[in-house]
Amino acid sequence: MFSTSDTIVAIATPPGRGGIGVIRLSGPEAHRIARCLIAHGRDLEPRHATFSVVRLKPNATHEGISVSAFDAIDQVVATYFPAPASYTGDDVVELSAHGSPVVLRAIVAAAIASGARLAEPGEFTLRAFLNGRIDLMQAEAVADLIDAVTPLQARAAFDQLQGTLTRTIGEIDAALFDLIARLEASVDFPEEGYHFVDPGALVHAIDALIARTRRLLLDAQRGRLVREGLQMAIVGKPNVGKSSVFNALVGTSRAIVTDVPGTTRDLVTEIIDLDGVRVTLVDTAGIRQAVDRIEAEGVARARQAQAVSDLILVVLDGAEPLDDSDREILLQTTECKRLIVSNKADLEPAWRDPNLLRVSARTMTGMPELREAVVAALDVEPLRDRPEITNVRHITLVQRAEDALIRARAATAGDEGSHSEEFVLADLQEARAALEEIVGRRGGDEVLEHIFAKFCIGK
Ligand SMILES: Nc1nc2c(ncn2[C@@H]2O[C@H](COP(=O)(O)OP(=O)(O)OP(=O)(O)O)[C@@H](O)[C@H]2O)c(=O)[nH]1
Ligand SMILES: [Mg+2]
Repeated sequence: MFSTSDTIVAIATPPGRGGIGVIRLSGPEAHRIARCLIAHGRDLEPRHATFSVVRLKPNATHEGISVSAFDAIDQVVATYFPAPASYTGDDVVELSAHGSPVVLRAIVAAAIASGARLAEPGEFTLRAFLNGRIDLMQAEAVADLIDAVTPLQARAAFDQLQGTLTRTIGEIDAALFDLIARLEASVDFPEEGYHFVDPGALVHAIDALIARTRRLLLDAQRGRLVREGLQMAIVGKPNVGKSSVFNALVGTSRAIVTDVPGTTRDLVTEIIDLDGVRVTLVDTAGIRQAVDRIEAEGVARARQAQAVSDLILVVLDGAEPLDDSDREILLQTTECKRLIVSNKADLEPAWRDPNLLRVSARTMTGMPELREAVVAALDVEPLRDRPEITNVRHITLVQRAEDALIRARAATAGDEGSHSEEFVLADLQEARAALEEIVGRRGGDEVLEHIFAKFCIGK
C-alpha cells in the first residue's frame, strides 16, 4: 500500500453519469502514460489545459501512425501538474472527459495497459501525506470535507484542511519542545549547578500548556457533534405513520408507506441537515407482538436503534384511541430523551392532549414545528460556531497529551530533587509523542491503513 514509486490511476469523479468525468494519474510515469492515451503530439505544457482526443491504442507509439488510425473514444482536456507542485507531490495528469462510465473505464483500462496501476482507496491523498504536501490531520480533513452533509461540517473540515488545527497543535508542540530541551540541559549538566529552568517557571510553563489542551478539549464535544452528528429513531406501534413522518422530514418518499400494519420491517436510515447539524433519522418497524420471524427481527432492530439514539420520536395515531401497545412504548421510552407527536391531525381526533405536538404527515401540518422541536430537543443551539477539533482520533490524542502534562505537573511537586526533573521530562516527552501522532510524524503503518481505508477510490 505504501509504494510511491509506481504510477497510479483512478476515476476521481463519483460513479455514475455526469457532464464531466475526471481521471487522475499520479507517479513518475504519469506524463508518459497520458501521452500514450491522447492524440496530442507534443509534451503537455505544465498547468495548461490541453484539448485533445483519447485514443484506445495505448501500446502503439504515435510515431509513424496517423492519428486517425487510432480508435478515438472521447474528447478530453488534459492538465499536467509536474512534481512537486501537484496534489500528491508526484507528477500528476488529470484528464477531464465526458462523464460516461463506459468511456472513463476504458481510459483507466488503457492507462493500466500502458503501465499504470489502479489506485487503492485514498491513495492519492496518502501520497500527498507521504510526500509531505499535507499532514495526517489535513488528509483526514479531505475525507471529512468530501463526506460533509451540513455546511457547518464542511466549514470545520475546510479549516482543518487549511491547517488551523495543524497550527494550534504545532504551537503547543513547539512550546513543549523548548521546555524539554531546557530540562534536558539541566538534567545533563547538573554539576554546573545551573538550572536552565527554574522550578517556578517550569510549573508555570506546564500550566500554560495544560490550559491550551484544555481549551481544545472543551471544543471537542461540540466538534464531535458537528462531525458525527446525532441520531433520532422514530418509534411507535404499527400503522401510526412513522414512515410517513420519516418521509416528511427527509423530504422524499424514501420509506415504503402502506395501510398494512407491519409494512416497515428493517431499519431505514437517511441523513438530514437540521439547522446545520447532521442528523441520522432512523425509521423502524412498528413495535408489537410480531406475526412472523421477519417482523420479530425488525422489532428487535427497532429496539436496538432506540437504545443507541440521541433522541426518540414517539409517534401516536391521533385518530385512533390509545391502546396497550402505545402505553407500552410510552412506558419503555420514559427514561429516554424523547419527543411525542400525535400524527394524522387531518382526521377527526380520537383523543386530545394539549401538551403534545399534533402533526399530519399527509397534509404537512405541524411539520415545521416538529423540525423546530427536534432541533430544540437535540440542544444544538451552540453549534453555530465552527469547532476547531472534531475527529475522535485527534481528541483522544490531545487527551493523552493532557494526561501526560498533568502527570508532569504533579511530578514537579515531587521532592526527589534532580530525579523529579527526569520524571517530568518523561511525561513531557510522552505528551509530545501524542501530539506528533496527531499530525502523523509518529505512529505505525496500521494508523495510516486504518485512516486511508475509509477513503473512496480516486480520493
Ligand atoms: N390521514 C392520514 N393518514 C396518514 C397520515 N400519516 C400516515 N397515514 C397513513 O397511515 C398508514 C400507515 O402509514 P405508515 O407511514 O406506513 O405507518 P408506519 O407507522 O410506518 O407503519 P408500519 O411500518 O407498519 O409500522 C398509511 O395508509 C398512511 O397513508 C396522516 O398524517 N394522515
Ligand atoms: Mg413504516
